[in-house]
Amino acid sequence: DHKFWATQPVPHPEEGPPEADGYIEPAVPREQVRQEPYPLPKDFEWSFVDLNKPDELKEVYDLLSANYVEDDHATFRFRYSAEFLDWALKPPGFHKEWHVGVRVSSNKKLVGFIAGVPIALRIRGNAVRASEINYLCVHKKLRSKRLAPVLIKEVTRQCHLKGIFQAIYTGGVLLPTPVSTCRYFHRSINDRKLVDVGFTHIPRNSTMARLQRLHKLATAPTLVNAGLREMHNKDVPQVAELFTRYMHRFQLSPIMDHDEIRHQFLSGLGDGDAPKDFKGKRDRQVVWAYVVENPTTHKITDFFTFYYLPSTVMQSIKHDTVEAAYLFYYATDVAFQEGAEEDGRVKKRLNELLGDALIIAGLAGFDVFNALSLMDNMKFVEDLKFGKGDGLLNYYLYNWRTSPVSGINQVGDVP
Ligand code: YNC
Ligand code: MG
Repeated sequence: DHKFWATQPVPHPEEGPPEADGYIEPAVPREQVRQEPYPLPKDFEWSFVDLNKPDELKEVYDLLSANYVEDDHATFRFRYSAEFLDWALKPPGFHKEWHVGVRVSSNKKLVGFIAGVPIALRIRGNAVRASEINYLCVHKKLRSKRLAPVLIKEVTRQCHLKGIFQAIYTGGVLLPTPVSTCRYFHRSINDRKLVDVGFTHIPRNSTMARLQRLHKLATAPTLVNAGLREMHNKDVPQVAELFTRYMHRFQLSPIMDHDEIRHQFLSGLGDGDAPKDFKGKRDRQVVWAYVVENPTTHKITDFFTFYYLPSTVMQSIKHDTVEAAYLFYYATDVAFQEGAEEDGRVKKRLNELLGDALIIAGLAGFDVFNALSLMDNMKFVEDLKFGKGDGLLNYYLYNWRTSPVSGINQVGDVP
């Protein structure tokens, strides 16, 4: 039983699919929202973290790099970089009141955190203004003291104060009640290292040399003559249009305007300068975005993006990080061609497109490329030699009822 979650406006497993989509609790005017912060245990105090201050950004980075999500075997821990957090937590229209910290009163040490950012969602036929909640973290020494529910209630109150009453969040833990569940897939690039750190194993009847041959990537992307290049600022309007159209394939997706597309796909770089070759990882680059521009019509026909999120290797002596790329958003206009789904053209194009994402990740020195079983990913993971992982990711909606978004091709929101 869930003492905390039972009190929250989330669907309960036994209630079954709703008759109609909609909120569970109605919105209330600002003055009816609780005005005082929720009480914390003595010795702790609330603190909005100001991520525009490098010192405070560093405090969040330090808390998460020592205490955030680990795999089931405590072998790896996500290590979101300060640049990543700066990008993820400051999209257009962000509120610093949604970057909620808990400090020890005596020495002001940051020991708890939760963050929300504004997001517009399309959930089936409804456009919903919501917050996306992430980076819930309590210091290891303060676990199981019911601090997490207080953090969740306080960020919820801060959302309510801004007129937002719905949220989306994801997690490996099973809570009431997932709207969808996705599986992780992993594409090995550096087999030697992945085996060394225990991320993968050499299957019986195989050898390291055979694995390396299997996963060997081309030395240049295949779509260069078709117009593959890094995305620039001038591409934002066309990419936004392609994104919006493509996302209508799915039941649940974000709605992004030009500023959001620019932020999501082109920042983390600073100045948006693009090198002409595909080699080498730029220092601290977070988001990687490429387009295919038809050389004659100059139309953007496709794009793909991925982000850099390393993991700390907790026990290996040889390596301290796994350099992982995570597939983010992509689209192809082949999907809008008559009959392209049925005769396999969509699948073929996605294989070419995301095959090039792998090649670019390989050239840049990534060790592994990860993707979830969402969007159209199941159309290419097998051909591109991704392996099925054992990790699952549950998707949740707060204060919104809708039938489960399940099956291939349904989720179009990438965490
Ligand atoms: C979790 N991940 O079930 P019950 S994902 C939500 N998401 O409540 P305590 C969680 N709830 O079951 P601890 C949760 N994990 O009794 C636990 N809970 O009803 C629930 N790990 O609290 C749990 N980050 O403080 C239980 O647990 C209650 O000390 C127990 O703290 C938990 O960011 C945690 O995995 C996760 O740092 C902070 O273990 C801690 O263990 C930790 O005794 C490592 O809490 C890092 C980690 C989670 C990553 C994520 C998404 C968070 C979503 C939160 C829900 C948002 C709702 C929407 C709010 C806005 C609404 C509007 C508008
Ligand atoms: Mg606790």
